Amino acid sequence: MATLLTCCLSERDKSQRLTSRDIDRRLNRDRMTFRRTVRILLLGAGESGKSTFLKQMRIIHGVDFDNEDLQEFKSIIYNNIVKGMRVLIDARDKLGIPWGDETNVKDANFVFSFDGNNKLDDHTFLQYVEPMKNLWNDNGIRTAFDRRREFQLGDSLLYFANNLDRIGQLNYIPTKDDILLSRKATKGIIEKILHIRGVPFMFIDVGGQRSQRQKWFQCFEGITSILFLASSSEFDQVLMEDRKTNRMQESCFIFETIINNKSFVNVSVILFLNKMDLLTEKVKAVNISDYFPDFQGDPHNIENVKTFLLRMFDSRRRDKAKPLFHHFTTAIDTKNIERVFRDVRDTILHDNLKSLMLQ
Ligand SMILES: Nc1nc2c(ncn2[C@@H]2O[C@H](COP(=O)(O)OP(=O)(O)OP(=O)(O)O)[C@@H](O)[C@H]2O)c(=O)[nH]1
Ligand SMILES: [Mg+2]
Repeated sequence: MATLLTCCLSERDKSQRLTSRDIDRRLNRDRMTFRRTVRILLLGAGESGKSTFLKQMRIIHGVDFDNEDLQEFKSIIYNNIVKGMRVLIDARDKLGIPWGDETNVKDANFVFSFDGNNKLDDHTFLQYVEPMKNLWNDNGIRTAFDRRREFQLGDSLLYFANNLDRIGQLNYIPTKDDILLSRKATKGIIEKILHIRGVPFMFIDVGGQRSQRQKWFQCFEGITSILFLASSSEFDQVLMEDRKTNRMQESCFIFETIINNKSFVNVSVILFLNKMDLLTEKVKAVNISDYFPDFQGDPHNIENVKTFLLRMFDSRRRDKAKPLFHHFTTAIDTKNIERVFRDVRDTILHDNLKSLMLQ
């Protein structure tokens, strides 16, 4: 019958049937890829390190930054440095800190006149380099920098200021470290697919600032795993958004809503207590019990502080039947993230395989 039918079909019908069979095959393949795709959602407050983690995924899995990316990062880095310096100039003034050297006022006025909305090209940036070096050497600016928890300054200015000689060269090209330390707040939803050992992994990066969080729910369906990042060094800082809420409190609050959300009962949520490098430095000088009076132990002992922070997040979970997967991370450190991700990947793939077999 089938043969009879086929022989009665015109050449055109035959080719259309072939095409439709091809489409079916393609759809099936897409469906399989869709089911096999591991979807990892990155969540956490603003500046917790989500986009930095995604940059590491690219670096670790060999998806290099092309020339266009490098130019874009260069512009972001220029902007980070000049804007950061402007913040310090303003803070020195508002905090009433005297200049180390009064003759730096001229340089301060010049740098402060930079319009933050403008994109900096090489030539314009170079004009700011010498004035910024003078300012960075000024005692008044350094005192303002030491009091940075009292205002809003990105975490990477110290690194960039210490590398100003190199970055201020005309033929400057950002290194991997420069890229990892650069900062641009995420707006919207960024999806990036990477093939890791033959398995498609989709990383979904969202903006963590308050205004961005209403977009999160759009990404909640079909998620395999959530990596929740919290910046552990921010226990003495307030939010950029309202300049009064403690950043660590905000982060715990967001974690609480995610971890207890019914949509995620079958999703593994892994907590990353990030910025361990900054936390280790901070606890040497700052007493966490000034901000969290329930802290018990030695406030200058990093292990005591890590245990306290982990318990604080853990205490927000209602369902204690499952253990809380967690890692202490430094997202700018490729080796650290490589090791942590290997562990996370195995856990996720194991869980994913189990659920695929159940389907
Ligand atoms: N020193 C240090 N800096 C880090 C670490 N993780 C991230 N940063 C820096 O912190 C800043 C903010 O990181 P992002 O990755 O942009 O943060 P985000 O969570 O994507 O922020 P939003 O997009 O606003 O939600 C960047 O300048 C990073 O280089 C870390 O472990 N240590
Ligand atoms: Mg981001």
